[in-house]
Amino acid sequence: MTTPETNRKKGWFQRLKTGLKRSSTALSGGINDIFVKRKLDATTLEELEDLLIMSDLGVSASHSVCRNLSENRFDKKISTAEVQTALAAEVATILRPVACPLDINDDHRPHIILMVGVNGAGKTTTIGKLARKFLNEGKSVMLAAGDTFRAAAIEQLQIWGERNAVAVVAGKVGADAAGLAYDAVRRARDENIDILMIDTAGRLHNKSHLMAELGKIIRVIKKQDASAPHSTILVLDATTGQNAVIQAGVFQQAAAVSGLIMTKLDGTAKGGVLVAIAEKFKLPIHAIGVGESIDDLQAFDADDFSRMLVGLET
Ligand SMILES: Nc1nc2c(ncn2[C@@H]2O[C@H](COP(=O)(O)OP(=O)(O)OP(=O)(O)O)[C@@H](O)[C@H]2O)c(=O)[nH]1
Ligand SMILES: [Mg+2]
Repeated sequence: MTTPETNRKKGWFQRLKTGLKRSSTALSGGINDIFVKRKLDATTLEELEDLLIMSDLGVSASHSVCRNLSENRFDKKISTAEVQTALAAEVATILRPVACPLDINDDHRPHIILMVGVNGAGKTTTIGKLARKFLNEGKSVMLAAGDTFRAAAIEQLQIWGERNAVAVVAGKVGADAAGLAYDAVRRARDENIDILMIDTAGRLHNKSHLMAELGKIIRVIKKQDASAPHSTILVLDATTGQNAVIQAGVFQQAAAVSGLIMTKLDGTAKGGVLVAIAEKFKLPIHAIGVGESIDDLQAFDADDFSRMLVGLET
């Protein structure tokens, strides 16, 4: 029977599949080239490991995937589809422990979410998408334009606020971001808001003064609620490939990141980087972005993602 729920799921599968097309075509084409009329032996395994590393899965994840594959199937003839299936299963084993929906604690009012990440990663857009999701779940939402560096950044968040019909706390360009965050927390508390999302300026992870400012925002929020921020979400752009791995390391140190959202998995061949990051940092992956529109963000499902990544149908 077709229900709105199955239609919605189908629509999302389609978007995920289309989004991951470049990553999955590179991987499945490469697997086919390696294994056509060949068996799983030392040579083909080495070629497979190289392919996985080139596909941004990271050296360590690529190695463990190949090692596990070889334990079960060594010296046997194996079809491309069998390699894809086994590979998806291995990747899913790495991803399953980190596939973790964003947990909103109703005891915190507001539940404060701080969005961090480098320039252009997709922080502001992701806030807009998350606001829609929370509203659909019946929560009240407020946004804070903590990126006070650029007028365009404040306007961009205000547009997302209008689209979602939620209040945006914003100050003047050049205002102190920590002060703005302080005001936003107070206002959200006064208005009994469920979820406050604070946008921040894109920080280059090697700019120490910007990192120091992030620390100041966090300290100021804590003055009003010692348990806040309740979620510090690092937004990573998949198209940056291995650079996203470096960003995750630096932000984890600077801001006690509690979870990740990876954006722009559409239109990149570097989607495998999500596996490298999962393997290395073990941080929860809350959601993935596969497009610019408000509905292009979904909870992260390890099995669906793994199968799509290696080019299998669902
Ligand atoms: N294709 C695609 N584009 C995305 C996705 N998420 C965000 N974008 C686009 O990426 C660009 C940058 O997004 P922003 O949300 O402005 O990024 P930001 O991290 O807030 O950037 P700064 O404010 O400069 O630090 C915009 O053009 C977005 O539409 C995604 O999942 N897929
Ligand atoms: Mg922004």
